[in-house]
This record gives sequence, C-alpha cells and structure tokens, in this order.
Amino acid sequence: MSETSPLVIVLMGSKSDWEIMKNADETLSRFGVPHECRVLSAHRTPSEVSELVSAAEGRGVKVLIAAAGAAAHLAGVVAAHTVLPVLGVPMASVLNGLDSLLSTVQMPAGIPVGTLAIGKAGATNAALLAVAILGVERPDLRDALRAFRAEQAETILGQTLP
Ligand code: RP5
Repeated sequence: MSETSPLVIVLMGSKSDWEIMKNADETLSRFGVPHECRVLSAHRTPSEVSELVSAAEGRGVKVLIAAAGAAAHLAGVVAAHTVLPVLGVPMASVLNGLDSLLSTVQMPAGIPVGTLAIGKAGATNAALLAVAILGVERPDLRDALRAFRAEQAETILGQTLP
C-alpha cells in the first residue's frame, strides 16, 4: 500500500473479506496506484463509513471499491455519500455469493454502483477497472493496461495441452 495520498480506497465489510480483496490490493500495487485498504461496515460502523467516504473527494481520491457479503449494502451506502465512481465486489457467502451479488447490483435508479463478479475475479477486475478509470487522464496507466493485456495474451498463446 502506498504512503502517498490514495487515488483509490478499497473498503471491505469485514477482515474476513481480505483473503479475496488482497487481490485488488495486489493489482493496484502492480500498477503503482496509490491506494488504501480499510475494513468498515455499512451496518456495524455506519458513521465511520460516512465520514471516510464524505472526505474522500477532498483527499484527492478518484475511485472507491467496496466489497461485502450476504446483505451486502456497503457499496450502495458508499455510493450514497459520494459522486465518485463506486465499484462493488460481492463476497462469497452461505448462498455462494448470490445474495451478495443481488444486494450489490440491484441498485434502484439514481445512485449507481458498478458491480463486478463474485469473489477473486471481481476483486481483481475492480482494481483493473479502477486503473482504466484513472487511465482516462493518465496515458501511462493506459499503456500499462495495454502491456498487461499483451502479457495475458502471450500466456494464453503459450499454453499447450497434454
Ligand atoms: C459482511 O458480512 C462482510 O463483508 C462479510 O463478507 C460478511 C461476514 O462478515 P464476518 O461475520 O466474517 O465479519 O458484512
């Protein structure tokens, strides 16, 4: 995690989400994006969520990622407190994350949450999408994303079957 001002905040509802959300942390680090990761819960620490998110724009934050499981309202609550883009990542749960997915993705019209896939893929892609959003004004990040995709293509093309 960078010690400079964060461009991205990664929130998760519980420390139990970290095993998955460390993939977002690692992906942002790979692209050299300053970010901070925090555990804050929409229902267990509502005031602290409100304070952190309300102050984010003033701190220079550009994108927020919010991960939660079960009745996963964290991303929606985060989005209610900011006009910055909010990316939601549903965590797996006793219902395999379907409850988290629906809770995160089914925002009524007016307050959007860009929802990614359940679990590790969503954590990684939320970070990649955050990099793409930052890349709108950062050609260096766009170049880094192109290089990342070229690397993925090389990996696929190099795969052989037994
Ligand atoms: C949600 O409840 C968290 O985001 C987590 O995915 C889930 C379970 O939390 P713990 O009971 O493990 O703290 O709020």
